[in-house]
Amino acid sequence: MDIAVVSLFPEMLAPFTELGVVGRAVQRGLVRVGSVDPRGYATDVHGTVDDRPYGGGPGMLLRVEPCATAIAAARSQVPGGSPVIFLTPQGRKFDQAVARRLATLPGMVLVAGRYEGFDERLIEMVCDEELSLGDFVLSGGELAALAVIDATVRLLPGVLGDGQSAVEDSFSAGLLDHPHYTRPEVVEGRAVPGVLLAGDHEAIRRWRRKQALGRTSLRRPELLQGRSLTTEDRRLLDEFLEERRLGNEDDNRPLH
Ligand code: 9D3
Repeated sequence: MDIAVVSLFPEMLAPFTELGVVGRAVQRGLVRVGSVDPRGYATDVHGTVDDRPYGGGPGMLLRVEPCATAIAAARSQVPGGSPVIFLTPQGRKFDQAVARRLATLPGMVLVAGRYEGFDERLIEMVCDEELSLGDFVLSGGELAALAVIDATVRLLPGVLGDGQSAVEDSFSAGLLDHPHYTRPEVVEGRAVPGVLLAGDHEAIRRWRRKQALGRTSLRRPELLQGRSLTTEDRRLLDEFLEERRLGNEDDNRPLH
């Protein structure tokens, strides 16, 4: 996959695209991440990319011309048909389903804004899709572009070494994760749930599924709305809620 990011702060991208899962994918040639700085396409001697909003008000906007030229340059770095995606607070909320769709594309241009945002005509002229990370205020679109890159690149074939994590992620897709524990067995009197130590793998699978369903029901009930549970899932969730109602904390009592 070829990704080109349009940004006034291209230095923000490098550390990220050089490290971790994405860094390894770049090194292995599974993805290429380039950048284009609109400042390089400003037509005046000062490299001006911003201007004041018509109608007044605080802050500055990104001018159409340098952005449009930068986006054209970015398009030349990716395959034909790759969408131009703007990261803006007004965009549709990015989620795993969007990441899965983007991961099927040969490439994309991600456009990160700064200041108060873009001249609306630029969006009308060149934007295929607008994405937001959610309802909080960032200082620009770069972190959002990086989140989109990270979530998408992880899904590309061959990126996750053992494949195991990607399979598990898709298996439990749409549910919160169950709790995890590693050594030692007791920390400040808090024991690892006994079922995880006993070696009954079917019991462990059921316990994890029950925790995932229970936590999702308590913390993100909207994720379960409009989703039909299997008979087993329904029973596990009912058990979870009933045990919680009874204040059953047996699972977390130290064994020794
Ligand atoms: C505080 C300024 N806002 C009130 C008028 C408007 C505003 C403009 C530009 C708010 C944030 C930004 C910069 N944010 C992004 O470019 C952005 C973003 C975000 O802030 N939150 C979640 N997702 C995204 S994607 C791009």
